[in-house]
Amino acid sequence: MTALQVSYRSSAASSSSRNLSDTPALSFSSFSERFVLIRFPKTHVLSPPKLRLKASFGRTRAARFATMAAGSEQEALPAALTSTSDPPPVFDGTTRLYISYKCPYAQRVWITRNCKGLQEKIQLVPIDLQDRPSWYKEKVYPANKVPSLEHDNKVVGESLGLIKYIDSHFEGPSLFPDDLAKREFAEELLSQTYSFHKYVTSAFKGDVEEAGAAFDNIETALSKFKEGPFFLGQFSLVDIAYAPFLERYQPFLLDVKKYDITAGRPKLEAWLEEMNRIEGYRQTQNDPKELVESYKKRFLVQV
Ligand SMILES: N[C@@H](CCC(=O)N[C@@H](CS)C(=O)NCC(=O)O)C(=O)O
Repeated sequence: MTALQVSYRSSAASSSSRNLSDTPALSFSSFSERFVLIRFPKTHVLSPPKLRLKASFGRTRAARFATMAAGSEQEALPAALTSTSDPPPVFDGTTRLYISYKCPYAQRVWITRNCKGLQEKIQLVPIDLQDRPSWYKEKVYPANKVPSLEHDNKVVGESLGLIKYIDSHFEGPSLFPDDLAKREFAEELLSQTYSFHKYVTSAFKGDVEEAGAAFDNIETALSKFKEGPFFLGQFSLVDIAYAPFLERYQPFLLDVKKYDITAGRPKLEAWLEEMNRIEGYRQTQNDPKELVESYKKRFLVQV
């Protein structure tokens, strides 16, 4: 699941893809069975000002940098390329990040790029996945998915590998800790993102209370390191990997199931608050109403 997929440039037709690693994801049950389900009624999404103030004291250097690095101005975002758009001059030495504005996997990599202050170094190339240009598969990324990164005469894919790749190959604040215990915990949490997503979305059509166990696990994970509101204490790739998904679950479950994921989960509430202050993330956020509509179409189509 966390494999880093790389396509090396050769001729467009013979471009090859290979997996550098093939780490199986942990099953969600191994993640959930260690924790107990607790819930309290509460209805608001946004935290009260008192909590917001408290959370801001815990801001780490990386989080502050992430805010500064992104600047406070919204980056002018290019229009998504469609089947009628010409390809960019691929492999001309420019580093390009191919994304879809709506894709949570691509959003992870986009946030990483912003939080490291790489807006000038990594050019965004948005693709319209509903009207995808054929050259994307032929010339850029044979897997034909987003995200992918064109860098150093090769194309790298897979969001979890890519966020690490950007963190280690480019300048900017390190978003992965040196501390061994934190690194191990980070790897565990990263490997669980796919099963977390599968588990939560499988509860969308049925009993939402079942998804509660997954959010309880998040609450427990956020309690492990005391020095900050983030998963590892300080802001890291783990926060970036989870944010696009929680950004979608929160408004969807509130709208459709009247279920507040932050109710009885103060750490999760503080985390969402603090994440929403990070400019590099804010710039990638979608309109919650659009997210809800798109999730309704995707997950509730037969209801
Ligand atoms: N495992 C991939 C998933 C990427 C993915 O599924 N991207 C979707 C958009 S959100 C995509 O490109 N879908 C196009 C397709 O499957 O044809 C990652 O983590 O990067």
